[in-house]
Amino acid sequence: MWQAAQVREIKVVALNKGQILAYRRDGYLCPVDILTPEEAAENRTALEDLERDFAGVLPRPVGDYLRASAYLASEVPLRVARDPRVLECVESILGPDILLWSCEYFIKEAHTEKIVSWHQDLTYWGMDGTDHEVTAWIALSPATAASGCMKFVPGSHTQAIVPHADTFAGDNLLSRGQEIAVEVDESQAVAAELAPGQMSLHHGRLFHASGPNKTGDRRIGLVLRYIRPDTPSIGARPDYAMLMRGADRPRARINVAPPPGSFTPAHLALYEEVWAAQADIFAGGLEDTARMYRGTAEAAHG
Ligand SMILES: O=C(O)CCC(=O)C(=O)O
Repeated sequence: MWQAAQVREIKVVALNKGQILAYRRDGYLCPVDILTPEEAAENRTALEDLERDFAGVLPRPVGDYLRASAYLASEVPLRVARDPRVLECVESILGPDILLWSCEYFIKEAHTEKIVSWHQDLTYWGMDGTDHEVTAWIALSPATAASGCMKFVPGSHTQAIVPHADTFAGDNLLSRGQEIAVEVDESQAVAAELAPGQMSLHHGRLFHASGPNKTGDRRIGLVLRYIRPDTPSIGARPDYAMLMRGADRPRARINVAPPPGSFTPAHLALYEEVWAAQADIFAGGLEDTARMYRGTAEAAHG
């Protein structure tokens, strides 16, 4: 049952043994308290300031920058991505060397029919079925069954990557409308309800989806995808990432520096470079790559 977090201060703590075992067994862990409700509200305001202040003045719609690789567009999401409270939990899963590979605001507007179909994240990310990636999804508004929170099938991450079919469905927020093409036992699914400031962690092979937002408020998730530096990078183009902790010895990806502010010219150029390279990876196997972005203004790489 969803409950507003009452905490006034949240300290840096590693996951305990029980939480780590639960993550390994189920492929997810939630909820974990990360930000106080006040901090979540401040981060929501900072996001909504960006949406307002940069509307109509950038080469792309501001929402596009916030939906994919937002860590290159603005330092605002990085405040949370680099927060030791988040990184301490991520370190419990991945170990001391941590790269931020991707960062998106996953927003479902109030009263939207948009959904996310059942999928496994790693399907199109050029990392094979690695165990060395974890997604931290941090609620900046209530994520409830009514607002379209994520649903997880516990234990489904123990499977390899299963076949997915591209649907390009208009109501689907994923870039290709990709959907698991085998039977998903939805009766086993668990709703990952989160109060503002709470986090879920999920494995890249976990079967997950989310429904429409039937509430009058936006459902806002800040989605942070972390990898270990030795995670394979498979693709013709180089991939990119930002060092968060420890060292990147394998150098399998180009290391990028944090932006000094929001939408600076140098980072807008870098954004285009990374977008083009990652779009190639995400479009892998598509005959008509233009379809990937057609009519999916709200779509993310997920
Ligand atoms: O935010 C959602 O509803 C889906 C997010 C998702 O699929 C993911 O973070 O991997």
